[in-house]
Amino acid sequence: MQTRIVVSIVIIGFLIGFLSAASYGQEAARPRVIVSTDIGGSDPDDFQSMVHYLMYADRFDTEGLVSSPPGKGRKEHIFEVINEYEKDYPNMVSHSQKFPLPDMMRTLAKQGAEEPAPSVGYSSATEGSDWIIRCADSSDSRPLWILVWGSITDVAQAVHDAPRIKAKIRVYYIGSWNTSQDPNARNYLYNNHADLWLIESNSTFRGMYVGGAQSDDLGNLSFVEQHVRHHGALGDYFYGKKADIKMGDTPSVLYLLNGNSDQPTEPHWGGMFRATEHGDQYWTDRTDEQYREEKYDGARTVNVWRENYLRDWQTRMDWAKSPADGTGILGSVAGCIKQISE
Ligand SMILES: [Ca+2]
Repeated sequence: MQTRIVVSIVIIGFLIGFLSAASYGQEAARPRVIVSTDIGGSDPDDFQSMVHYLMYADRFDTEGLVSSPPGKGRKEHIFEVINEYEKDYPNMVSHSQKFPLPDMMRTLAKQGAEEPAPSVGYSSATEGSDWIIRCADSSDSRPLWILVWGSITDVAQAVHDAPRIKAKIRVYYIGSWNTSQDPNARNYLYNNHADLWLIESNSTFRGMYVGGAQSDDLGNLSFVEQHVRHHGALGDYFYGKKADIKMGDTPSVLYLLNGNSDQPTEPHWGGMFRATEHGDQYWTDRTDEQYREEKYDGARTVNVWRENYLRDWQTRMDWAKSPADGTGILGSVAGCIKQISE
């Protein structure tokens, strides 16, 4: 009997130690993130992706929200979404204390370039490109993820001005139309900085809204109608911008939410990519038939997870709608922000 009790204590002790280590690991794994977005430009889906991102803001150490080309989007459009986030913040933070304060998020909005790069691929430093360098130069040892939802103009400028930051940054770039709006910045990076850690998604991201489980409430229209609209200020704001799921930039966020972000060739909610002869720091869409959806290479490596990432987001939409029993008051403080304010 005594032996059984001792064994039980040892097992319980082991489990407590394991769970503590697991939660520590989760904490240590919070990615540092800068989003570079053309929000407010010609396409409403960046507004959708920003709503989704803010609803997961407790999972990241956000260090910057940069307004980038193409189009007429400016950082005021980032503020617009943060204003909606502020309305839902009391509910959201009651579910997770790690949601950052709205005012903190406002300080992270930076204006990047307003025009695509000239033929050389870069021009002058901007508030956004300087901010990328400043955050990359922080003493925080974690890599700095830059999720590029518009043209890659500000990343190219930052890498040109301070090539040393390549050792610290990891770029997930939604290419395609964004590339066609500023091919010079993209080609400058591709041709002159082959050692840049870069995922270039030219078609994989289409899996966000093409194919996958779309029956019943999982459809692009039905999901928004049932699980997004009338779910907090952010839900109504999302619906007002566009009544169905496009969110073509969101796979960059999903990539960090589920899967081993160190290994682009492994499965993630945000896609699975292939290495190429361009170098060992560059990955792009898989071209295998089995991962193609319609004409989009690699799109199935995203849409295969559709039910998982939509159900997960659904839970968060419910958070926006109503508070948890307890309430939290603390926002998170990101690495370079903490360093700057000290
Ligand atoms: Ca975009």
